[in-house]
Amino acid sequence: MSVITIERKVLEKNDEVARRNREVFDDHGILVLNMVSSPGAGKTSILERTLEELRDKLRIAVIEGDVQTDLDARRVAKYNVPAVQIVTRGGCHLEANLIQEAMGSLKLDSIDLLIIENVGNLVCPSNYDLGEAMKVVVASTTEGDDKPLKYPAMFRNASVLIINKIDLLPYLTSDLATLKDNALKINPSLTVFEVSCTTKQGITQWCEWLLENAQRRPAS
Ligand SMILES: Nc1nc2c(ncn2[C@@H]2O[C@H](COP(=O)(O)OP(=O)(O)OP(=O)(O)O)[C@@H](O)[C@H]2O)c(=O)[nH]1
Ligand SMILES: [Mg+2]
Repeated sequence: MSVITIERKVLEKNDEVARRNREVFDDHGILVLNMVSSPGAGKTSILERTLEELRDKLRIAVIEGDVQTDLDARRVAKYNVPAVQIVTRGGCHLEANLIQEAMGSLKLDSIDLLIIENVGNLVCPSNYDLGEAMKVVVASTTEGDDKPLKYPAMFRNASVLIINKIDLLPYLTSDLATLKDNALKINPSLTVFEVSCTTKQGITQWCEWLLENAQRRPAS
């Protein structure tokens, strides 16, 4: 029982910090995405393709969360955008106070879109609000088409689903329509994009949607 109580207190504290983060983001008119997936689904690759298409149209910043190393922040920094790496040293998700700290390293007046790449994990990050406008869940075709049913919270709490690695479908037994159906069974309101970071198929549609949503957010 005491464990449950402690966990609830931790989450309540996190939600309070997330609420304050969201107020700051809204004051600055920044669209904030919390990108979540299992390890290796292609979050950083999607970021790279997104930066290629949108860095001249939007002022984009990135916060990277990883258990160890600054490899992902280095990949993103090559596109000349502000990138902050949070190393959780074993922690399996980002928390709102870590984002609050990282915000201190960013010029919030000069950002239209902030993308937070969460730690690769399909379970823990779903419980922790960071102050984002929406969660974007990435599911890659190589993980199999049953993952939305097995890890429902991540899909239930997301607004957008990006199905990545569609170039590999000819070599896999997982079925794209089944993957999409399973995700929509869990959350019928998901906006779905099908992409390949290798061939760039579908990347333009995702970027057009992102551009439209980021431009719709004047500072409050
Ligand atoms: N064939 C194929 N490979 C891809 C695609 N997207 C990413 N990959 C590869 O998948 C591997 C993992 O990609 P990342 O972008 O590092 O994945 P991630 O989700 O950021 O990984 P973590 O941050 O470690 O959780 C890399 O070797 C990519 O080159 C894709 O669309 N098609
Ligand atoms: Mg990554």
